[in-house]
Amino acid sequence: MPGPAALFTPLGRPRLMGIVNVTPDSFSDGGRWAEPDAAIAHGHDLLAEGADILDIGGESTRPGATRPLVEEEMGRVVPVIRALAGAGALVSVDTMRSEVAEAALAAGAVLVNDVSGGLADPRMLPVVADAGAPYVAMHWRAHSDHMRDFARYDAPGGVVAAVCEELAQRVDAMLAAGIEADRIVLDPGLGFAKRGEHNWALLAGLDRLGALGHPVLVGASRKSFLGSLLADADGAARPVDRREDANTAVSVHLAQQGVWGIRVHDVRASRDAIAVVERLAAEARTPVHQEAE
Ligand code: PMM
Repeated sequence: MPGPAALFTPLGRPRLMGIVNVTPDSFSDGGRWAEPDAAIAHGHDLLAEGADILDIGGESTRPGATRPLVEEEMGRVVPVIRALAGAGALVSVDTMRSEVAEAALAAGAVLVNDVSGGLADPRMLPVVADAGAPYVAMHWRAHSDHMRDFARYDAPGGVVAAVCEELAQRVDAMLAAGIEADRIVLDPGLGFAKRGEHNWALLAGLDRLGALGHPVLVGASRKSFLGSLLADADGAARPVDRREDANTAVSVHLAQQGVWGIRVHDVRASRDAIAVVERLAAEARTPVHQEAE
């Protein structure tokens, strides 16, 4: 089984994190992979498409979602993690709950992806520190049932300054809990207490987040700000299953920004786009191009 070190060895391109939502109600694929066998098969498909990491989640965070019981969430993710990690995949667990994180790490997960950055469960940071596990801390302000009320960024610097400041405070809390600095990944949390314009500002301002000194992960895949951008003439948002080309364009941008990871539903499209970005970057480094400058 590959260990956590594999998460940070330089690849020269972003890592692709393929999403496996073992949930009946996620906004983009709710129910499709709710049964363990279907989720495991989907994980294998994503690996075949070139996923570097599989992100397994058992709680939907779509706006307005109600939370599953802890046992329910654990029962959804643990068998899937055990099977996919056992097959050699690098697995992360997408959870806000320390009990689920502990069970997932015991089942072979090597990364904890916490959309609340440790705010939803006070035990999360100490549990991650004790396990020595790498940790993705996403920018988060409130649970999904009322996160819309928190999508305000009125202070000078707007959403980019606020997200950087709030994530920097989370990093302080992680370090104080004993999580090693080089195991922390930061995520701006697109769509979480953010309106459309906030997501675009964050995508355009990623260098500010990178300046905090930690690798950056971004998840734009299928989110509603892409649906709104592509709305039809009557203003109806583009349906979730027809946002992939726009997401691929976002992945090109993210690869050019040098992010550590991109969280996607459709791995192949982003993987192909990144191959083009990489190839062009290599070409630009060849002597003939450098002489021409
Ligand atoms: N988005 C969702 C779930 N988990 N984790 C991270 N780190 N970043 C994200 O942007 C993120 C996440 C919601 O999307 P989904 O329901 O399609 O998984």
